[in-house]
Amino acid sequence: MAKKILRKPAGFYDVFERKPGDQLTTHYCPGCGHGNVHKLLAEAVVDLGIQDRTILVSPVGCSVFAFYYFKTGNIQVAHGRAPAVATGIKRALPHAVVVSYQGDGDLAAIGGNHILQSANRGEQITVLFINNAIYGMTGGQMAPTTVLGMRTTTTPYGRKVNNEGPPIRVVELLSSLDGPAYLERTALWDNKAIRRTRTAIRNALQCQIDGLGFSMVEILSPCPSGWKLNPDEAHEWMRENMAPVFPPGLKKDVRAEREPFFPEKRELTAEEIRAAVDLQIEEPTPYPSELVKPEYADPAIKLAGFGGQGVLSAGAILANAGMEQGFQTSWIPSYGPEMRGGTAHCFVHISRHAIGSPTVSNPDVLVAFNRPSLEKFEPELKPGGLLLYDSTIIDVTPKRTDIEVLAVPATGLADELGFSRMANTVMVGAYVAKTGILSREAIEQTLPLAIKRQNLVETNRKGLARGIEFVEGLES
Ligand SMILES: Cc1ncc(C[n+]2csc(CCOP(=O)(O)OP(=O)(O)O)c2C)c(N)n1
Ligand code: SF4
Repeated sequence: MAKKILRKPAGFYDVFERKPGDQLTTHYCPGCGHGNVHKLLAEAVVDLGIQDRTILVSPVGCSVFAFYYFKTGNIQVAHGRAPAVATGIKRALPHAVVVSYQGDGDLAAIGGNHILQSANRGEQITVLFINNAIYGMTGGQMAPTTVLGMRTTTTPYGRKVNNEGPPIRVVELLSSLDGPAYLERTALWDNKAIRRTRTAIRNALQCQIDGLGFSMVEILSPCPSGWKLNPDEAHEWMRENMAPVFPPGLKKDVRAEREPFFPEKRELTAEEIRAAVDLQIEEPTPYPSELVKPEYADPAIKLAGFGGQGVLSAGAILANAGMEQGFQTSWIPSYGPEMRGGTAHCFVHISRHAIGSPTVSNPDVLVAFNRPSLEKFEPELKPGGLLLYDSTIIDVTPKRTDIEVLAVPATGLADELGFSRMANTVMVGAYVAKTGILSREAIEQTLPLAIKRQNLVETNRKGLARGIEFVEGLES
């Protein structure tokens, strides 16, 4: 008997590297429509022969992790900005097939004007618009597409036309513009509807491949968790409540009337790019001490822990002091997209040279304030990098043997000073004493900028001094 092997489409990675232990499954809730649409898209890019030139743009929403699944080009962007980023990519790389994958909160609320303008300009991009009538990722708030009477966390008595206005029908709205070439609305409530969605996604991609202009499929999609229904009930609910408001069907198709248009790729020379961004190449800022070892120079630092441990302020203290000393510095916080169990971390650069990107994927220095952060980020540290961790509260030791490790009992030392929440400044003191790249004076001077409660500045100065002392004690 012939064997039928069910396997993931080749448009997906074989192994999803998002989380150890979850490497074959996605993070979506059971019955979520994002999974269906991902599969249809992954199959389509392979069948259309465009996998090596497809670039998926995923903004904020439950599909924020799409880049872990699609074996295509990927870029994760700010909330609502996918059409703008997709426009930029397509104009820079006209041969790419650019797909903007957006939820209804993302596309119709915060990104409402972006989609309107890019559709109006007729950008050669394809938009997959997942309409689940709610903000799924943040726990079920009202979206512009929430139907009248629907209870959400922000419309607990149901959406009312006189209060929140009626839902926005996005494909109908866009169909009044000249730019779009292909607009269709489909649904995921049964196999027939899913097959139609499959065709529509392929039509939309083909429209872009043929150079015919803006294409978009709005897909009515279940969010069982946000709607507090089981997957079967969610399908029924969609039919009864979404179909009358958002009738599926082809809303605009002028592909046959369009002349193909393929913009030319324009290569900029290095000089043109420098002139465009006005990049100044400056002399490097000298270090305060000649004893700074080369391995500690120009660090890209990741500081990580739970929210409330002062991780972000520790980063800000370093960045402010670096700036005070004339270095190029950057600091950006990252809160993690998960609703539960997230970490707070921030990225800091302190450099003698211009900083290309403020993010840090493979840090030179990792400062771990709790065990999940140590376990999650230790593998990312560069070989030869420096790891500082709070050995009072982290009850495991680092595993890597190709890095330098400094165990700092930061919480314990802060406790001895009578204020355990000062562990962050103890850590800063330890880092500075270990590497010497920042002067104590610069930190003391800029401390008030990063400490919100000014009555705690003096206390934190003590924490800083204790961290410095601790390392000097080890080295003497
Ligand atoms: C600038 C900004 N504002 C607000 C948020 C919070 N936020 C995260 S996801 C989201 C809504 C997502 O809903 P939707 O686009 O419908 O996608 P879904 O999660 O339902 O797939 C919001 C408001 C954010 N991350 N960034
Ligand atoms: S919250 Fe809703 S949209 Fe988000 S993964 Fe769960 S079912 Fe899907």
